[in-house]
Amino acid sequence: MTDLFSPIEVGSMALKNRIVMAPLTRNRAGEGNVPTAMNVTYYEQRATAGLIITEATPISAMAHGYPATPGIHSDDQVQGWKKVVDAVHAKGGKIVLQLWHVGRISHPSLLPNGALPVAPSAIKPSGKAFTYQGLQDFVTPRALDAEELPSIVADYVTATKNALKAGFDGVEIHAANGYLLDQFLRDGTNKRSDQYGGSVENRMRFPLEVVCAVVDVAGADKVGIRVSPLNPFNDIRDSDPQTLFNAFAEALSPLKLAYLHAVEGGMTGEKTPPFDFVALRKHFKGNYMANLAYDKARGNAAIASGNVDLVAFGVPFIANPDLVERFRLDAPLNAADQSSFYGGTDKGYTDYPTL
Ligand code: 8OZ
Repeated sequence: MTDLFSPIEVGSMALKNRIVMAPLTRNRAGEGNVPTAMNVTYYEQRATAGLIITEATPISAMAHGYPATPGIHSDDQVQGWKKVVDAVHAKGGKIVLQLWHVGRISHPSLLPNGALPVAPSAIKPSGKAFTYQGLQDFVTPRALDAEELPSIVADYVTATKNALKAGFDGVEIHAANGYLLDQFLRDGTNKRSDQYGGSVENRMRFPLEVVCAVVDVAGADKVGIRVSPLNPFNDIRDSDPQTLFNAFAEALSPLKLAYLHAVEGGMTGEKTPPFDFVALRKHFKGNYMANLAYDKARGNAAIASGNVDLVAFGVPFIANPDLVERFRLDAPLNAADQSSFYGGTDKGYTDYPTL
């Protein structure tokens, strides 16, 4: 029977199991947003996952929106990531880098020369930005001109080349959780009147341009994508997510990506409207990775149903570097310490015990 422990071919990657480490922002990059030796240890400890997806990684200086997130746009960052990749590979693991542009979820204090964050439309998110000076009100972002979009596509291309240079097995395009590509997809944040706004087809245009450009440099078999149709995080909304994301899955399908990764609800357990993820999955003819509060039993049941190929685990991987072994043995899991999720030292990062 196929279950979480069954090997699987995902694009160009032969995975030893279907237990994926979800992308997890931990805010522990070093000076210059360069991955450190402590970051190497953290990922290396989790290399028994079938696949590791790195924490969201800004593709350019303008793509940052939080303190101490490791970028993939400077040579030092590439060298720092290479040490992570080499350590994971030495342990027999596979690892892809998550390509991130935050769009409006940022703050001038985090951007070059105090620049305004950029977005499809000049709509301020509700809530506050995490900055080096603490929580600060979001600002109204600057709406991007259509003429500027090719330079952002070029940043995705450079970041992808950098990821390949660092030795990553592939990349995951972050189109979820209310960041730039999600801001283009949704009618709550995209009020453009040009060819990048309005209809579903127009709102998908920029995200699809990014995907095609990344595929051109990496090959489709090294590219995955993450979406979160129901997640209200970062003040994102859409009047009809099912129609939008079914269409997006349908448009992505012929590109033959390695996988489609879906956050199947609200990230912090919010009540969400109904959404048919099996329908979404059927629009995408390729591997489907499910994420959101799965445990071993639900993960196995999802894979047995035939509707899910891979399951990504977030919080359990924070607290259990040997999650795969614990699942195998039905061993109890360590509880995660929420207070050390974002930022800090090795405490709550590399010091969770193995069995
Ligand atoms: C939690 C805190 C900060 C960032 C995401 C990159 O939601 C994130 C993130 C999550 O994708």
